[in-house]
This record gives sequence, structure tokens and C-alpha cells, in this order.
Amino acid sequence: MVSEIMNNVKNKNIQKILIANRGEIACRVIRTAQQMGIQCVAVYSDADQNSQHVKLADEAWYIGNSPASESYLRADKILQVAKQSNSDAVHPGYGFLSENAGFAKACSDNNIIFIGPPTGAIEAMGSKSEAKNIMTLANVPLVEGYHGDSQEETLLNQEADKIGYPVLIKATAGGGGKGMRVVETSEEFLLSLQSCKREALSSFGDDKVLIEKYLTKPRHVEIQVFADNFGNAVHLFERDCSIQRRHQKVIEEAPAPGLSEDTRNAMGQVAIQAAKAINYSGAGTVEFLYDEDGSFYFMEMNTRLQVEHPVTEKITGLDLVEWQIIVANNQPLPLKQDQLSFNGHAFEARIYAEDPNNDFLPVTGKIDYLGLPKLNSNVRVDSGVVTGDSVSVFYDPMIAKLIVWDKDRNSALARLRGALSEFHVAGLTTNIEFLHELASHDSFMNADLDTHFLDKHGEELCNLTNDVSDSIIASVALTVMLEQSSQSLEQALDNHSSPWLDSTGWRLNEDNHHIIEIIHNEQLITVIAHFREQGFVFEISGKDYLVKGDLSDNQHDLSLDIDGQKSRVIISKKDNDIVVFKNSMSWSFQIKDNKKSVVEQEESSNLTAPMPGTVIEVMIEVGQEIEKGQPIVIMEAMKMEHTIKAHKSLVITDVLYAVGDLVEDGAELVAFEEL
Ligand code: MV4
Repeated sequence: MVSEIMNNVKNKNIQKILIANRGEIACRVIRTAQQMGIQCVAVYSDADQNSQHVKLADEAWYIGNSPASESYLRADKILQVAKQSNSDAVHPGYGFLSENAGFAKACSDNNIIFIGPPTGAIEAMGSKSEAKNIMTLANVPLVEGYHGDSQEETLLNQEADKIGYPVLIKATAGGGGKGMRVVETSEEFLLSLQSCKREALSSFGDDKVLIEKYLTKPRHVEIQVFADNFGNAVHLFERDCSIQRRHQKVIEEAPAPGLSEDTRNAMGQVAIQAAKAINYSGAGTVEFLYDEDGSFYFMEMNTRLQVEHPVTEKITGLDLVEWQIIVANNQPLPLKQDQLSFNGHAFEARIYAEDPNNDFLPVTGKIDYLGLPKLNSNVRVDSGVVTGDSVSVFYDPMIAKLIVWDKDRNSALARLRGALSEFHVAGLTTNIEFLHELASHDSFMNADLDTHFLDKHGEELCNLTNDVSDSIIASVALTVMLEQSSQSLEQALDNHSSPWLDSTGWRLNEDNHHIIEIIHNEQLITVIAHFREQGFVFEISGKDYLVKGDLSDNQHDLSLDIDGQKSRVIISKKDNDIVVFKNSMSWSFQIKDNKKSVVEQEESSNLTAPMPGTVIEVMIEVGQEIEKGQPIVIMEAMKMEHTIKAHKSLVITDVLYAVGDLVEDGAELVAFEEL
């Protein structure tokens, strides 16, 4: 009877999950959990008061100041919220506390389900050398090397000589490429060993190292594994994550190009062996070095859901967070290995707020506009931000992931390029153009992949300058003029005598024009805009373009007709900042706050006010002789300054208005006699 009750208590389905994370992964976990009818609790820091994951959750609890060490890494605060909110489980996401054995144990000790592997598994994989010892016992293939306890320098040097150069010295407490040293010859081994140990001691507080044969052109191929609490374990095929920059993945794909079915199955079985060797449960990833000769070697095992899990979801059609919750609910895996298959090809591109033209330094700022590609079963975006959100210094600069799927690699890659072309972020710099260049690179398109890809090709993909064409400048000028017209129209609707409402079709006459001053890359571009019945003539770099068009209601889709040639661009305008997006490129402009326009009076007309307004400057006096084209009066109307110029040579006989006077449309401004 008691075991029955205990079993039910243990099997009580999870009804409420606290997501101990932020950004895109928190939003992503919430989306699946809520689809499963599970309540979601978000936690947030000062910087995340208005973040998307807070808005999506059913409830949100404040956990501290913006720095992660005072919020998302504060296991005690998160555990306290889990208890206070009566959460049944905690999902750690990735990063932060996701591989923190202490936190996992604290959850279990407080009867809160940690949605992840058992604490022991996290601990076992936490040390490189312990992980390799366990894998050795499990007959998991390792790179030839030494990962024993002895750290005696002469012994290590002999081991290196036995392996054969080049060798790799790795700090066992290291990870993600930190604390690694390639040694080319025996003579330099000792110095490299001492330097690697010093660095390991200062970085990880532990100077233990292991030695391995250095693979010069490996690929990073990882297997997604899943295990439940009943001894079942399956693999969900592989992902190729070789395209990395400083050990940060940039584009991931599934399946791995060119991997044979035999190698896939062998790798999958080894990954399952590895999982079983540590009594694994939940989602895990076994990373391998895949050598050019087709052999593969265990590298490390990640005991969390990976950033790149969506590419596996796209080729298998599964929801890995749903599987995590099912396993955490102490239920068996939904499928057996022989029921699992994959179809097609998927890519994930990580969208970072960083500047590829400035050594990929992270950038912060407000997202003035976030435009996503059309979403469908081929195109998915996991994003933690929307238009208006800010990217802060406190957290990882990855703001979203673009995931695409298609029937084969080339089709999926074309879809990736297309989706990147439609992914628009204005207000801060991103790596989107860099990603598009990468996805267009011949070596990448030919799947010529290895972990040095970006060392080899990175330069070609950065420091791209997009020359700005006259048609892009025309789209900026048109945006300015359309906005002015609509502003004037709005203003006119406020004051009924405005020329914009004039039934006689009043317009500044043909010779009237606006001067638009545009700054691009610190260069001044001047466009003279002449009014025409339908649109404008823009003078750009000495050429005239007849331009008309309109901006969509959402103020982002600009349709243009330039000398009869129709095109479309995406616009983001905020105050005087305009960003134009076209074909995966973008250009930023600042409009000089130029309220000047020049009103050329018609030959026959008197010197009259072209619209109602206020006189703000009188530049002549009675008796003065004036040349054609000389400024007479400046008026302000429609938030613009309008300079009224002499239409012929004349002498002033009377000045009829003074500065500050209001003048009616058509009012005579000065009396004069022709010369
Ligand atoms: C290696 C290796 C070559 N030979 N081990 C990088 C971090 C960690 N995942 C292990 N890493 C490597 N281990 C041997 N014996 C090359 C790398 C490596 C790497 C591996 C996968 C993805 C990207 C990488 C970038 C640089 C080096």
C-alpha cells in the first residue's frame, strides 16, 4: 500500500515548472510546457523586467540584480522561488546552473524535480579525465593519449613521445577549448606543459592535464542521446557543429554531411554506451572528434539540452523539451530506437548582437526593429527578443536562433540564405550579414567542413562594405518625403486653411524643391527633391531620377518605382535614423535635421506666400535692388523652413510683413518694381 502511495507521489505528473533561465531558451521551454498544459514560472533580474520570457510565463518572480552572479546563478534564490511558487520541477535550460551538480542535488533534496540527468551523471562528466576513464571502461573510443593520475613532468614527456607529435596538452578541468596547448616537438614539450599547467591553475584552480594525439583536421560531430529511468536509451542521430569561432558555435546542421549510415549507427551505439555507463537519464549530447579517415573519438559529454537541439527536432519531428518533461515525469521514452528515423536536412544559425567588423565584440542597445522571415514548417525562429527590447551587457549576446529545414542539404542551405535575407535587426549590429556570407561560401556549400573552417575563411567573411547605390539613396529620400507629406497632411488636418487641403490642388510649383541631407559612413549625401504631380524627381550625384512609391501601413515595406523600375526594400526609421534592408545587406543613414526647402516663385507671380505660415526672417529692405534667385523672406510652415526667392531682378518698394507675422496662403509678402 505504502509503495503504491509513494509511487503515485513520485509519479505525480509535473503541473508547474520553474524555468531557471532567460532569453530564447526560456521562451522555448515555456512554449512546449504550456502546450503540455503545464504552468510556467519565470525568474528575472533587473535587466529582464520587461523581457519576453517574463511576459510569456504564467507567473514571474524577481530574483536579483542584473549580473548573472546575483540572479540566474543564485541557486539559493531560485530554489526559494521554486518552493514559494509550489513548482514541481525546475528546467535549467543551458548555461547558468544547467550542469551544476550542487544545484541539481539541492532541487532533489527539496523534493523538486530537476529536469536533467541524475546528479552523479553531472559530476561524472564534469571532469575531462574522469569522463575519459569512465569511457575507457565502457569501451568508448578515445583519441590515443595519456589521462592517468601521474603528473610527473618526465613521465608526461615520455608519454607524449610515445604518442608521437603533434600532441595536445589539455587541462582536465578545462572545457570549451580553454587550457589546450598544441606541442609540435619533444624539445618544446616541457615549456608548453609548464605554461599549460600555470594557465589551468589560474583559470580552473586545478593544474591536472592529459595528453592526446593532436588531430589536425577534425570535425565536431555530436550525438543526441535520450535515456529514461527504466534503462531505455536511444540516440536521435547526429549534428555537425564544426563551424565554430573561438569555441563558440556559429552554424550547426543535422545530419552531418557525408557521414555513412554505418558510422552513424556506430557513433550512435557508442553514445548510448556512454550514457548507460553513467546511468544517464534525460537529454544528453556525446561529442566526438570525427577524423578525415572516418574514425571518431569521444571528446566530452554534455549533460544538458544543447543550444542547437532544434536541428535534431527538425529532422526527427520530435520536441526534445517534451521528451525531457516526459522522462522527468518518470515515464518511459515515447519511442524505441527502431521507431526513430530522420528526414531531410536542417541548419541553425545563431543570431548574435556582435560586430563581425570589430573582432566580433558584443554590442548592446535597443532593438528599434526586429523583422523576422516568414515562419512556416521550413523556417523557425527561437527568439528571446522583440522590437523595442534591449540587449544588455550582462548576458550572452545571442538574441535568437534561425532554424531551417528542407528535403536535402542544398535546399536547406538555400532556405537558410533566404531566411537570413529576411531577418532584419535595426538599432544594433548583428552577425546576420556574416552568417549570410558564410552560408554562401563555396567551401561551406561544398560541405568542406572542419574545426579550422573559420580560421581559414573568417577574414573573407568579415569587413564587408556594402556600397550604397543611388536606388538605396532614393529609397531614403522617398521615405523622408513620404513622412513629411503625411506629417503635413496630419498638420493640415489640424488647421483647415492648409494648402494640403486646398481643393485647387495647391502644390509647391514645379521649381520648388526640398534639400535632403543624409549622412552615411560619415559622408554627407545631398539629395535635391523636386515635387512632381506623381512623386518626385530626386537629384542624386548629378543624376535625375523620377521616383514614386509608398510605405506600407506598418511603415516597413517601401515599394519604389524609379524611372519605371519597380523594387521593394525594408525600412526602419526611428527619429532621424533610417536603416534600409535589401538582399541580406543593410545600410544605416542619419537624416540631418534639415528643415530647409527652397520656394522658387513662378515667373509671373508676385512675391506671395506659397502656403500659410509664419515669417521668421526678412532679408531685404525698401529700395534694395535684388537679383533673380536672391532670398527675400524665410517662412516656417509644416515644421519646415521655406526660403522665398526673387523670381527676377527687381527693386523693393514696400515690405509688407515683419518677423513673427502670420501670413495667409497667397498673401503678397513685398511690393516691388521690375528692373
Ligand atoms: C581536440 C582537437 C584535436 N585533437 N583534441 C576543442 C574544445 C574541446 N571540445 C576539444 N577540442 C578539441 N580537441 C584532439 N586530440 C581539436 C579540438 C578543437 C575543436 C574541437 C571541436 C570543435 C571545435 C574545435 C576548435 C578547436 C579545437
